[in-house]
Amino acid sequence: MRDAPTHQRLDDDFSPRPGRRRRRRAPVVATALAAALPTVGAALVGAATLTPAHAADPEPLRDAAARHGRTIGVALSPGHLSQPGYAAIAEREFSLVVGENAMKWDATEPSRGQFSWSQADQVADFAETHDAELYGHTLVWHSQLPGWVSSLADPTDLRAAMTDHIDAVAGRYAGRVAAWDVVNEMWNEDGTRRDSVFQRVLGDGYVADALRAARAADPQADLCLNDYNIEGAGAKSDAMYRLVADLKADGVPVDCVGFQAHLIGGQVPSTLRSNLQRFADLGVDVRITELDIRVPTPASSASLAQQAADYRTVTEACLAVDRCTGITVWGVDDGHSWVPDVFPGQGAALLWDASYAPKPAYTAFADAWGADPGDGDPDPTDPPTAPPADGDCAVTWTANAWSTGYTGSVTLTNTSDAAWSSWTLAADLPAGQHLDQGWSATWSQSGTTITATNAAWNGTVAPGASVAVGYNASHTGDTSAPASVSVNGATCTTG
Ligand code: G2I
Repeated sequence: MRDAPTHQRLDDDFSPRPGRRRRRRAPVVATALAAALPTVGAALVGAATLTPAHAADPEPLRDAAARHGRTIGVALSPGHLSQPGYAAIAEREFSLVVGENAMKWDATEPSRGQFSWSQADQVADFAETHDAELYGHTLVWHSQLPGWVSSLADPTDLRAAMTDHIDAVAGRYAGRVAAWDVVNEMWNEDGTRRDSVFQRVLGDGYVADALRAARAADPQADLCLNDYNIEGAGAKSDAMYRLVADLKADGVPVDCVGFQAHLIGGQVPSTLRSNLQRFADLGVDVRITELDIRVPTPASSASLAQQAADYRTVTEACLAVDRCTGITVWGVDDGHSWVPDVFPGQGAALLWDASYAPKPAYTAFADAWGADPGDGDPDPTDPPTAPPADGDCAVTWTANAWSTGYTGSVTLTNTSDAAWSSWTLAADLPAGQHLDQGWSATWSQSGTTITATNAAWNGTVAPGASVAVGYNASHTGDTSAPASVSVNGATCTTG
C-alpha cells in the first residue's frame, strides 16, 4: 500500500496518491509512538514494570519488526490452518500474509473468464482478521499458468487475457492488498528474458503493460517485480536493475522489487546489502519476499547453526537498508515447505520444525529483529548502561510508629535515563532501630546498615518509574528516616 512508512525513505516518492488507503499498521502505533516520544514510551514501559516480570512468551516477531517500521510476512496455505500448531504461529507472529498459491493464475482463473476466489478470499480474510498486511502473489508468471493461457498465440488476444486477468484479480482485492508481485520470475540466470508465452507472443513490453494494468486495477497497491537469484550482484540482478531504472525513466509504475531469497545454508550472498541498497537508490522499495534457507536433511546441529547465522545475516542486511520494508518467510514450518519436493535430500529451511518447535534459526532471527525472548533477563545485546551516578534515584521514606515499633514505607524512583534491571537499596538506620521483617524485596541488616534487593518481579524499573517496598522495625524512641539512602551504589535524593 503506497503511503509514508514509519521508517525513513531516501527519496520523496512516497506521498500517498489521492484516494489511496493508508497502509494498515495498527500494531505499529504503540511501539512507534513509544520510540518517537520517550516520555510516553517511558510511561508505558514504567506501567508495565510494576507487573510481575516472570518468564513470559517470546515477543511476536511482528512486534519486534514493527519497532523498525518493517513487516514480517509469511506465505500461507489456508488448507493448513486446520492444524492448530500451524494456525497458532501464523496468527501470532506475522504482520504480512501472502498466499503461497492462492492468488496465482491457475487458482484464480483456471478457465478463461471463470474465476475462483475461495482460496484467495481465505488468505485475504486471514490477513484482515489478524491485522496483517495482504501481499498479492502473483499476477503474471510463466508457472502455475493454466493451459488456456499458454496456448494463446495472437498478441491482441493474449494481451487482452493478461489485462483482463489483472483487472479482475487486482480489482477484486483493490484497497486490501498492500503490494502485488505483478510480474514474477521474468529472467534467465544470464540476464536474458525467460521464455514464456508472454515473452514469446508480446515481447519485452509485456512487463510495462502488466504494470500499467495493475495500476489501473488497484491504484493503491504498490507494484513489484519479483525474482530469485537476484539477491546478490550478478547478471540476473543487473538485468532487473537496468529494467527498473528504465521503467522509472519511462514513467511506468513500479514501486518495489521483491528478492525471493530461496537460499542455501552458508551461502548468503556477500553483496546482499549493497545490492538491496542500489535498487533502493533507484527510488523503489525492496523486500525479501520468499525467504527460506535449505540445508541437507536430516539436518545436523552444525547446519542448523549455520542456518541460524544466515537468517541473522539476511535480517541485518534488510535492517541496514531504509527502503527494505521487511522479510517474508516462505512457509510456517519445515513440514509445509516446498523445498524437499523440489530438492530431495534438502529442506529444514524454515524457522519452525515440522513439530512447530522453534529452531535455532527462529532464535537468531528473533534476536536480530530485537525481539524480547521473554526470559525475564535483560537483553544481552543491549549496550552496557552507564554506571549509576548520585542523583540517579529518588526516595521517599515514611514511618507509621507505635511505642516500640514502626512500619516503614519506602518508594524508590528511577530518575536516571536508563532502566534498572535489578536494584539494591542500602541505608543506615538511626541508632536504636532494628529491622524485623520486610516485603516486596529481600531485606537484611548488618550493623546499622540495612539492604533490600529487588524481588523477582520488581527488578526492572524504567526511567521515571517507581517501586514501593516496606518493612517493620523496632525502635527506642527515634523513628526518623535514614540520613542517606543509595540504590545500586548511587546516593538518592530524598524527599
Ligand atoms: O517454488 C518456490 C517458490 C518460488 N517463487 C515463486 C513461488 O510462487 C514459489 O512457490 C511455490 C509454492 O511454495 C509451492 O507450493 O510454487 C510451487 C509451484 O511452482 C508450489 O508447488 C505447487 C506444487 O508444485 C503443486 O503440485 C501443488 O498442486 O503447489 C501446488 C498447490 O499445493
